[in-house]
Amino acid sequence: PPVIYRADYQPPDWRVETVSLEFDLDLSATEVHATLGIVRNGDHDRAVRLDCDGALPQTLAVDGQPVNWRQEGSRIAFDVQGERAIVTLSTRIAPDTNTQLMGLFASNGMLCTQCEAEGFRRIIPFVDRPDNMSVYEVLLRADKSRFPVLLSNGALVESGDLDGGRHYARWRDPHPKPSYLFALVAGDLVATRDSFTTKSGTHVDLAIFVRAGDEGRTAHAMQALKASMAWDERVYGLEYDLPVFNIVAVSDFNMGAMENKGLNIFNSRYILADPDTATDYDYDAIEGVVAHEYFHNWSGNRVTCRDWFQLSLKEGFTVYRDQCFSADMGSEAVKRIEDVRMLRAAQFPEDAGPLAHPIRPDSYMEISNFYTSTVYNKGAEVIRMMATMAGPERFRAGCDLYFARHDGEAATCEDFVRAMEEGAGLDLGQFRRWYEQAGTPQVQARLEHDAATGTATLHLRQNFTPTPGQPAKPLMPIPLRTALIDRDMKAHRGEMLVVLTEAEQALSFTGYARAPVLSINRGFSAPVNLDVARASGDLPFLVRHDDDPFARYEALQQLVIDRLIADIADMDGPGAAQGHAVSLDEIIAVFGDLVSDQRLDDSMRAEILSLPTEAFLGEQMLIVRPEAIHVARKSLRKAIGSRLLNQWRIVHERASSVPYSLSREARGARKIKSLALGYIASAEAGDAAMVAFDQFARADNMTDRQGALAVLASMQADQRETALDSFYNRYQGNALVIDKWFSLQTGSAHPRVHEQMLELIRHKDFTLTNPNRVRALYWPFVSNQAVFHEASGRGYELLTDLVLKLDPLNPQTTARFIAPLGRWRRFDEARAAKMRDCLERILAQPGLSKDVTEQVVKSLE
Ligand code: B3K
Ligand code: ZN
Repeated sequence: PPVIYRADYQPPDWRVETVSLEFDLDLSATEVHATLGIVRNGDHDRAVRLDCDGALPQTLAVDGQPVNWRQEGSRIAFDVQGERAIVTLSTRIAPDTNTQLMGLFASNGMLCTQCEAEGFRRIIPFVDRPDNMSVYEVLLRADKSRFPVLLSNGALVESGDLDGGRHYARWRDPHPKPSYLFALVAGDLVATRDSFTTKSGTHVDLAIFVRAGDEGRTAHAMQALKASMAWDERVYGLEYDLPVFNIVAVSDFNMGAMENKGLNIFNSRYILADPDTATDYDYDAIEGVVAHEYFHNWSGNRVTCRDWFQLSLKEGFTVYRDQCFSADMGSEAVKRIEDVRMLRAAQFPEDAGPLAHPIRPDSYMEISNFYTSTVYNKGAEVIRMMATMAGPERFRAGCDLYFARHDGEAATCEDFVRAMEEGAGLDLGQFRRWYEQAGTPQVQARLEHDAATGTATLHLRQNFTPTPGQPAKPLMPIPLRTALIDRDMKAHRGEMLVVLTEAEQALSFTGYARAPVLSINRGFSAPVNLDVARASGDLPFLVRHDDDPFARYEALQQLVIDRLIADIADMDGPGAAQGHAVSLDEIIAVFGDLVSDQRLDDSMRAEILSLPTEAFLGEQMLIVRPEAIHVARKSLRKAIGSRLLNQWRIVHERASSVPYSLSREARGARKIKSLALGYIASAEAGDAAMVAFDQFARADNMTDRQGALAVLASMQADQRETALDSFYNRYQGNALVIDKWFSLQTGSAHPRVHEQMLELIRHKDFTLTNPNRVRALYWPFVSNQAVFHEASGRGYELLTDLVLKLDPLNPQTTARFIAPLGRWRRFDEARAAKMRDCLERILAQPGLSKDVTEQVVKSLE
C-alpha cells in the first residue's frame, strides 16, 4: 500500500462549502443524493478530485450538466471551468453488508454511520479530509414503522409524513465541519430526555437514544453528560453551541464512541449501566467516555485537525481533559494511578516495539492504525507536562488563546504549541521534540550526600533507545516533580519542579545533615522509565511516608518488582540474583501496614496493594520469561495471602457489611473486598471457594458478583462451574454482560484456559461480526501472558486463525490484534520464531487488508 507523508501536505484543490444530502434509507439498499457547492481553492487549473471507497457515483452533474468522470485509484476526477460550481451526484449503498462498520452500516435493524477517519467516502465521493469544512443540510426519508427515529447533526428543521408509510426529517448544522463529523441514525429507538442551561442562559435539549428495554440504564450517562457540560464551562470557560445534544447507543461499533457534531454515537458499553449489570469500573468508564466525546465539541470539532497526522491535537488534548474531569469527579490519586497503569500496559510496549511512532507521526499507510495509545495516552501526557510546567492559570491562558485563535479552523499541533508558548509564557523550543520523537526516555537518578557540608546532590541523566527510523535522538526536556524527604521528620520542605534538559545534570541542596530520601517523578510528571539508585530501606520508607499518593503506589510497585525479578533470577540457581531487593518478610510487613493504614481510603488501598500484572513484569525484562514470571508472582501472592490471611479476612468482612451505594466509601469497600477475596484464594485457604461463592451468591450488584466470579474463574473448584453457569443463565440475552462472561474465563489463571478458549470460540453466542464480542473473548486471552505465550505456540496459532477469519470482515478491528505477535523480539528464539511464522502466515493471505498489511510488514521489519 502507498505511504502517505506528513511533509507532503498540500491544501485541497477544491473546497466544498455547502453540502445538501438526501437519503432514502433502507437496510439493504440506501439511495444517496448529494448537492455540493464547490469552490476552487487557489490559482490553479487542476481537476476536481473526490475520494471514493466502494460508492461510485450513479449519476454526476456539474451545474446541471452530466459530466464524464474518470477513476484515479481511490478517487474520481472531473474537470470544472470557473471558480465555483454546483456538483450533484448520487450513490446506492448496502448498509447491511457493511461488516467493516465504516460509513453507513446496519446494527440490530437500525442504521448509523461512522465516518472518522475516512468513512464518509463510503457514502458518497467527497473531499474527505478534515481541512475541508462545509455546512450540512440533511434530509432523511425512511419507512416510519421500522425507522421512527431519524437523526442527524445540528438541529431538526422540519419533519412529517410521506406516502406509503414513510416519513422524513430535515436536519441542519450551522457550524461548518469536516466530513468525519457527519452522522445519521435511523431506527426504532427510545429516548431518555433531560436538559441543560448553559452559563449564558441557552437551553439545550439532551437525549440519549437506546433500544427499547435499555432505557432504564441511561441515567448514569445522562448525569455524566450534564456534569461534563458544567465542568467544561467552569474549568475551560467553554460552552455548548447548539440547541440539541443527542447521543445514540449502538451494539456493533469498532471503538468506544464518536464525537459527531451534536450527535454522538456510542458503543452501548459506554452508555448502559445499572447496579445489576455494570461494575463500578464500568460506571467510571462511561463517565470518562461521555466526557471525552462531549469535550471534543471544542477540542476537535470547533477546532479540528488540519490533517490526520495532527490527530493527537484533538485526541491527546481531549484525553487530558477527560482525565482531569474524572479526577475531579472521583479521586485524583486513584485516577492518576489508573491512567499511568494503562499508559505502561499499552503505550510503553508500543513505544518499545516495531510499531513505535511519535505522537505526531510522519507517515502512515492506513490512518485507522494510528488511533493508538501513543497518539491518545502519550499525547495526553505531553499536554500534562505543559500544564505542569505552566501551572494552572498560565495553562488556562494558553488554552484560551488556542481556542480563540483557531476557533472554526483546522489546526496543527504546532498551532497548539505556539498558542501555549504565547498564552502561558513558556519557551517550548526544545519541548517540541516530544511531538517528533518516539520511544520512552530513560532517566537515571542518584542522590549523593555529603555529611560534612550537609549537601545533597541530585544527579540526573537521560538516555534513549533507538526506535524504527530514529536511530539517534536529541535531548528532551523532562519535567520531574521532586521532593527530598527528611528521614527523621518524615516530611519535605516543599516540592520542586526539576526540568532535565541536558544529557546529565546535577543539582545541589544544602542543609541536610542526614541524607534525605529522594521522591522523584511524583504524580508521574513525565512519561519516562526511571531508574533510581537507592539504599535498601528507601522504598519501604517511601511507601510508608511519602505524601504524594502516586509516589507511595510507585514505591510499593518497585519494591515488588525488584523482589520478583530477584526471585526469577534465583530460579537459575542460587546467587544468580543481584541487587538489593528487600526480603519477603519486609514486603509482607509493608503490606500488613497498608492493609490497616488509617490514612488510606479503601479505593487507594486496593490500588496500592494490587500486584503488577505478569505482562508488566515481562516489560521489565530484556527477554520475557512467561512461566518464570507466572510462578514467581503466584508464589508471592500466595505468601502475601497466607501470611496476612487474618487481616484479609477482617477486611473482607468489614467491606462486606457496607451496603450498596455509589458513594465513594461504598465503592472503595467493594474494591478492597474483591482484592481481599483474591488474596484469600491465593492463600489457598480451604474455605476460599466457599467464601468466593458466598460473595457471588449474595451479591446485589455486578461489582461484587464479577469480583467473586473472577476469583472463582481461576480456581479448580466445583463452585467455579456452578457460578459461571448461573451467571450465564441469569444474563442470557444481555450482550454486555455476556461479554464479561467470556472475558472472565479467557483472562483467568485457570490451568485449562486454552481448552476453555477453544470451547468458547465454538459457543453459540460467539460471533465475529460483533467487535465487542471478539474483543471480549480474545483480548483477555492475548493479555494472559503465561497462556498466550505458552511455549507450544498454540496461543499464537489461535490468534492467527482469528486474524485470517476476521480481516475480510472487519480490517480495522483485526489490525489491533497484530501488535501482540509483533513483540517477538522480546521473547526467546523458539517463541520468536513461532511468532514470526504466524506473521508470515498472515502476510501470505491473498487480499489481506491495508490495515493488517501495514502492521504485519512493520512488525517483521
Ligand atoms: N474520534 C473517535 C475515534 C475514531 C476512530 C476511527 N478509527 C473517538 C474518540 O477518540 O473520541
Ligand atoms: Zn477522542
